[in-house]
Amino acid sequence: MKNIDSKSHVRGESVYLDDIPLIHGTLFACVYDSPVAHGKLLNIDTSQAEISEGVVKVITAKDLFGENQIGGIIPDEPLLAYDEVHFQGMPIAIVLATSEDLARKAARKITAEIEPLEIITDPRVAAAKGELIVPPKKFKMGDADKAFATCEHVFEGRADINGQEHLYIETQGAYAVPTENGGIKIYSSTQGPTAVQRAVCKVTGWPMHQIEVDVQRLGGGFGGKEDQANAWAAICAVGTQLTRRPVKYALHRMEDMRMTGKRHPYSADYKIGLNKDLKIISYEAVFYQNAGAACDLSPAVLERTLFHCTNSYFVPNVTATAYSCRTNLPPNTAFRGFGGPQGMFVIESAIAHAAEKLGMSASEIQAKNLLENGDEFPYGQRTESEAITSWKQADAKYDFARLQREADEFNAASRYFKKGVALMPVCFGISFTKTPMNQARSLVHVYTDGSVAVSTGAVEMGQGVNTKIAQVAAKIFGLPMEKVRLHTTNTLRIANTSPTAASAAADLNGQATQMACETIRHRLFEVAKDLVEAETVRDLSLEGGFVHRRGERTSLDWQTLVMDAHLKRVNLSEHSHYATPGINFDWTTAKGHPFAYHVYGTAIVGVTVDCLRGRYEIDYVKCCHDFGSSMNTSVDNGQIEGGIVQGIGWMTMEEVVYDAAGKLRSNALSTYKVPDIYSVPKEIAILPLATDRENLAIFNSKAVGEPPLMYGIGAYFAIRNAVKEFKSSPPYEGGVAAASADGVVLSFDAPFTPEKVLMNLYKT
Ligand code: MTE
Ligand code: LUZ
Ligand code: MOS
Repeated sequence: MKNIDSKSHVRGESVYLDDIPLIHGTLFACVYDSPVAHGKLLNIDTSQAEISEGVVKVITAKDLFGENQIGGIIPDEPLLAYDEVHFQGMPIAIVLATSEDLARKAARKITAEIEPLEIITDPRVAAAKGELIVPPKKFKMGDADKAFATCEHVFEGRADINGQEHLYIETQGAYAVPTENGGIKIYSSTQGPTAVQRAVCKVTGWPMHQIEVDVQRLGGGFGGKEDQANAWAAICAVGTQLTRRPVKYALHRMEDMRMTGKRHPYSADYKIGLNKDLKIISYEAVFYQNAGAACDLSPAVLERTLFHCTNSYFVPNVTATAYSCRTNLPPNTAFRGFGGPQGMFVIESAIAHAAEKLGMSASEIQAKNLLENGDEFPYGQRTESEAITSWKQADAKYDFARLQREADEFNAASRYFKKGVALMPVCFGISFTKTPMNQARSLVHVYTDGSVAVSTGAVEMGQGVNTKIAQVAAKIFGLPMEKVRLHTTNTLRIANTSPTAASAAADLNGQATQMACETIRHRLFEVAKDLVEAETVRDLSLEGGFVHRRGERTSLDWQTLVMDAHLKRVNLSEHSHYATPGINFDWTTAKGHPFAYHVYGTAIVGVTVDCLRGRYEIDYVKCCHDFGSSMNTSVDNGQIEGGIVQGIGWMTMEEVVYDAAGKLRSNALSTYKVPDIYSVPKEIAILPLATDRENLAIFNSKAVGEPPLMYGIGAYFAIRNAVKEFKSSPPYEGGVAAASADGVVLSFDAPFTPEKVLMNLYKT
């Protein structure tokens, strides 16, 4: 079944923030942001901006009625800088003008006197200076130190992982409209309508029931709007509060890239110990997370790095320590995988390191250490593992040995082009790791004409959650999809929402919708029972728009039943609440059962590297993926393909560059390269894992949003294998530089850009 948005998307009729008709008198906001990364803010001069054409008001921190604070987890993030600036791009003042252009023109006339302070951009430097966002976090199982002494092989090294720009097609933005009695309605491009509501309430000083947040859909979020939509909505709301006029702010691409945070870069040290049978006996990792200048979601991201630090492997002795380091970069934030991919990259690096030193393929070590059913994670939960099953089913379908052999044969015959192959197993926990966030609500109305309206806390951002929720209602009421309509995510209809994140939106909001629909259906059956002379409601079902009695269609159709129920004064609306059962986590012991279940999968990635130029192509990504029982294969396959390409982009070509002054050098699409149609894999093959296990998710499906991104990590190691192949093959004659088999382990430093590939090919 197609995504219900496909037609309006293709016709350009889908409504995003910029498509909302503007009310007469709307003002446009633009911020003046810090030109330096760290300093004392001595003076702000807004006088020239105030007299600039079209300017209605200029706002600085002293004008705020409420608290100058938008920090979520800890209150360390002012909306507007007042005493210090902490990163380039930190908002200092807001200009409100009668047009976007005039607002931007005026903002450029603001100046600030800033006394420079020391700039830190490296998380290890920050850690050494004690600049931590929160105290370090640790996972411990067994005794890693002791276990290393028993190991046959021990390897130590370092892995560095860069950040990633979200590059949602729709930039951040909001539109605030004044309503009666000092209220504000805010249209926001956010994954977290309630997060926006809270931030707005804090800076305006108004109670939550005065603020309505409404979201139609996003042109992509990818985690970048889980927390970081708040500032722009708060800026518009403050503008509306001070002028009682509508205020809109939609960021330009370069403003967005400069002022918002990205995926967290990490630097990590690892130590891995194997016994003579290649079993990983002990693993130690220390993670330095580059959090940027404020907390944002960094501690939660840090925790997920620890949760996924052993990926799909069972390791009996683990010590993993993680530091969230404060630097003078924009606060980094959620990004598909939420710290998990960084944790996985490090253990995959450790395994690749061991394999290279032991002269074997990493897949030999990977295969010997996959989680078995019942194995314990370092955080205490035991797994219902599909790690081995997905590996075996992928092997049976794609034949790993054949793919490796084809690469070997190609390499033997080719001097300047080399192929590399790598395997990437993935195990990703589903549920917000903060247990209280795992709840959702749904409001279902059946109207007297038989049409159905559904509102939930889920935000549609291209991932197809609305399609899945409509499917739930359609299935329970036995109706065609056209009878069901999903409405905007709105804090008046659904309160206290968790953000649409952690891949759990369809699951949580779908189950709440299922409950609401079942409650209404039960009431309808009570009415129908007499009309079709059934003995019990258990004999009734709804299919194809008709009531069925013991599986046989009756003459009672849906619309007649609904109208009849209404005339009998039966409630045709329901608001239901779902909370994931059986999950918990205790940070005092760092043990618990945080995830409802895990998603498993195995991918094999093949690449060809042009060893003269350093360029490469991704030949294929073939995976066996655990969808559970997919609710919608077209939506889910789209999530797999998009996730894989986004993951490959992160690992291979997307390079976020800040200079030592904390200035973003990759600040536009001319300097930040994302995958295009020419760089995506030539083939993506998806094999649904066949299992018959029950799990906790809606209709026995499994969450799909984030896990496939991590297959992209395989591309890094496949390229690495091709590079090593070139370096260990005989030097070519007459070449500009001789490749050599130096036996030195290349550094683990993602992304593996063509530039880095080239340097590594000829580094002796
Ligand atoms: N797919 C599209 N097209 N656009 C997005 O912004 N976000 C991803 C993923 N897939 C995203 C996407 C992220 S980060 C998450 S957490 C999930 O979708 C959230 O949606 P879900 O919970 O409904 O899977
Ligand atoms: N957001 C969050 C997330 O707040 N908690 C999580 O555990 C999480 N996991 C993945 C993505 N976003
Ligand atoms: Mo996704 S990082 O949970 O928004």
